[in-house]
Amino acid sequence: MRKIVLMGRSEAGKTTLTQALKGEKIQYHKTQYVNNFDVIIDTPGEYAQTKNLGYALALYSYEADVVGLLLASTEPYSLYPPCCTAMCNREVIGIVTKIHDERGNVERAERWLRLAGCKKIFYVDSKRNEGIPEILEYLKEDGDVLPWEEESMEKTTKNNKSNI
Ligand SMILES: Nc1nc2c(ncn2[C@@H]2O[C@H](COP(=O)(O)OP(=O)(O)OP(=O)(O)O)[C@@H](O)[C@H]2O)c(=O)[nH]1
Ligand SMILES: [Mg+2]
Repeated sequence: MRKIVLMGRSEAGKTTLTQALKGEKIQYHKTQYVNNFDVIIDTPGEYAQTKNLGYALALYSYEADVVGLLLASTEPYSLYPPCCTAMCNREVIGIVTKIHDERGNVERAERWLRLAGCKKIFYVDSKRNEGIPEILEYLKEDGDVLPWEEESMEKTTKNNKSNI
């Protein structure tokens, strides 16, 4: 898998998305520091909201192959300046979260991410697992086997065996 760093304001849904991408149980956990483990770097929202801490995000982008800018559909304004993705020498994707929140506005969030410079946008509800397979497919590299591919491979092997 290509490594992704998730950025966005507090409550944007970075930790929840991390849990969904890893197939873990969704449970609230306030991020206090950067979690740079395997293929996902989960950052605290305060890093995106505070100028000095923001410099650390620039460094973490070098640790990743892809930068994911999160914006919840419910956010009242965007933290991302126009064309800010041009500052980054990694692929930058936009991720709209909380897409089913009735107080949200998915189109507005998408417009803000496009204004920031994101060309590829994903739409997710991490709690319902919506949009998660699409992100995993996007991050997949040659040789990676995703859970549902594993299942279909197992079925094919079983069928082949029973045909013998
Ligand atoms: N329905 C829904 N709720 C979500 C989604 N993403 C996050 N939430 C909820 O929003 C709240 C904040 O989510 P977090 O994932 O902790 O947000 P965060 O961006 O990691 O926040 P910080 O750690 O403070 O930076 C939690 O109560 C989540 O359950 C989503 O896609 N859909
Ligand atoms: Mg968090």
